[in-house]
Amino acid sequence: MTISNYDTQSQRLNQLTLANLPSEIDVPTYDRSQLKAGIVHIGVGGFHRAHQAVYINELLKTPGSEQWAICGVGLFENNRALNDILAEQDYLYSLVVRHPNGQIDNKVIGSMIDFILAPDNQQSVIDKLAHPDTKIVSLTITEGGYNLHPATGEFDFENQDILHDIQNPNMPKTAFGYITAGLKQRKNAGLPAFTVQSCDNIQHNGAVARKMLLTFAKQQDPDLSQWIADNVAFPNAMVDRITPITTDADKAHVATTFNLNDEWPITCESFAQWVIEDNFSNGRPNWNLVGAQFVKDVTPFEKMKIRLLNAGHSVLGLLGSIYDYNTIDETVSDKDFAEYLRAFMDLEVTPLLDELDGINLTQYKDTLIERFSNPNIKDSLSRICSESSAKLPKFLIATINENLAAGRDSSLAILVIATWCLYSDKQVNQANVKLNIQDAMHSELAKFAQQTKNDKFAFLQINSLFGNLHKQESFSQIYANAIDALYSENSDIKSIMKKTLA
Ligand code: CS2
Repeated sequence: MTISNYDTQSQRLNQLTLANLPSEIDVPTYDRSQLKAGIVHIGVGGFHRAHQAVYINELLKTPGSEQWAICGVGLFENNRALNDILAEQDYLYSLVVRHPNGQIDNKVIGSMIDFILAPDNQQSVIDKLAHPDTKIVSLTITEGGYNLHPATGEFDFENQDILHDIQNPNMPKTAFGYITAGLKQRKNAGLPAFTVQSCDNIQHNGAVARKMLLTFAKQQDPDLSQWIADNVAFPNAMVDRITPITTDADKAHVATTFNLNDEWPITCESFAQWVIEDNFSNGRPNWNLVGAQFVKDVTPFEKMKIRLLNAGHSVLGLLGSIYDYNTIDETVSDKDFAEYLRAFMDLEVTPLLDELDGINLTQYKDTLIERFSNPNIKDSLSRICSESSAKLPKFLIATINENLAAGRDSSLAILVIATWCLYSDKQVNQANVKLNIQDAMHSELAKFAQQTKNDKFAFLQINSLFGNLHKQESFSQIYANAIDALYSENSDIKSIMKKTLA
């Protein structure tokens, strides 16, 4: 982010200036000097700052929870700006919560009390992980951080950083390298293990973290791997809160409304959900006191969220990008897109979901549309479409596969896959505006998609994403028609959507 000129006139957010803030800002009322970091969090992105850190911020207002503050860890050099900003602000940041009806809640979050930039301080990170106060190591490292091989779903030993970490256990680079080193130090010191708590938007996130960590640790030290298997808990959880990328307008809101200079505020929607399996190795905060829900089995909650919310985002993201929309609210406020989204959710996803105690699926979908329509959350389609290669197999292709296996129609989702091909091939929308595409597989996607003119199914040859979809006739017929329509002269995504709906 750039530093704007209003910065010089306003007071900088920090522990001292906290006392001067207007009363309409909800500031930490607890004594931050008494807090201890019971949680070390790796990957302090916007989502963490709008979700887990906010639950902890609320919990810290209840006496007896001061051992549950957070120490952030940034693994990469590109976390340096965040590191510097947080240090200058005494790890405080503002949270601007925007309700669908226009109401805005302004908060300052105080649950983070330290941040370590790992590339500068490898041993400090390991020592922090091995500190007796550390009871939980939580993660938002994105799907890519779990190091799954795209084709096999197994641990990817070809990753250069992983190879480095196996050879240099005391100078790690990856989350797995650090966690293993921290656990080894704890084991040697006779300290109990911490819990590894994934907060990533991945189904069975705890089980995935466990499988990957054990595979990695076994390669380094089989005894340690066994100790981890016996002592570390990896709770699964479903996490949810829409958190757009911070813009200069968000900084300007804080600066102009409160004369407060926060170099990295976070904006999010008012809705938040966290459903957690109650499985911890070394104690846990009472998150249930501040809105989280403990359950025995999170599986149906994860499936509902990923297949409706995240897939719904991708449907709007890809179709809306091709049409020339820029944000989710703009796209869903167009009734053609809203209708398409609702039909996709009702006809192609709902039949695959289990009924859940206490959750009315119709209401859940209504709420989703309301959340997507929030005119105060400018969630960019480029954020939604970023890393589609990591997202779509879980969000959308899984739904298509289940529908095909049950002999059910999936035309609405199949059009989205064909649109992804067009998007990756042309890289402009139908108004000829260049698309901002960010994807680790960007060149591969483009290479395959650009063969479409010679072979309609070329895009589907990326086996790691599509498996054998193209070999299934019930899929390929519909996909071929979608490609024909999308690639025809003067094609218009809205008319194609309407035809697919009819
Ligand atoms: C989005 C998610 O990245 C995406 O495609 O669908 O980031 C979504 O906003 C969150 O999962 C909401 O909890």
